Amino acid sequence: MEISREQALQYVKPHLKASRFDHTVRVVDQAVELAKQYKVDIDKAEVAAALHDYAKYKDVDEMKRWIVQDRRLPKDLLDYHHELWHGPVGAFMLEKEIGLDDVDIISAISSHTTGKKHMSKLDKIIFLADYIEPGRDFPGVDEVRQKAESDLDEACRMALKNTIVFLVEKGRTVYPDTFHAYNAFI
Ligand code: DGI
Ligand code: FE
Ligand code: FE
Repeated sequence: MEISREQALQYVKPHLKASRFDHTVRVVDQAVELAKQYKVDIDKAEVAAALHDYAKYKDVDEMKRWIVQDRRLPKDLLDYHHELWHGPVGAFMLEKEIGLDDVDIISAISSHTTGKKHMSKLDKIIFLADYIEPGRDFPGVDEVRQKAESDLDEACRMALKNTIVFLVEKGRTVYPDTFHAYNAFI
């Protein structure tokens, strides 16, 4: 690993609000716990978790430029809420800024908000750690926390279901990757 957990946390810190940084530290701890349990590379899990919300407060127009200009970023992101952009855009910003080149970590950061069709174990762990870290208070999160102790896929399915239901009830759009992720767990 070219970057340590501490280096990754120090890198993101000035880009985040204090409460968001605290969330990030909790996601790191949660991701390490899940990585140990499900036999995923702990170093990758803690770096991906430390970096996952790096672009959370980036200017919307700056993120839009990245989506337009980097051909690896799916253009359909522009048709959906900008809240979804910080994962995929953040991953490629980090590639450029700190030379992040670990494809597994880039994938996990990219897909942490929406999930995607083919999720690796690391993708699932970062997605789930973000959802169940102890500071989260979503309806149904306790059931997902409990399930995460025994069944990674089922816990992801529950988290995706809750997110889809929440978005539909609010009358918001759902990015197709969220459905693709959900369907893959059925
Ligand atoms: O960045 P965090 O707050 O830690 O968590 P996150 O990256 O999961 O972002 C959560 C936000 O993204 C929340 O407002 C719900 C929204 N979201 C998640 N999936 C989708 C979504 N919004 C839309 N429109 N479509 C989705 O599929
Ligand atoms: Fe996020
Ligand atoms: Fe997060």
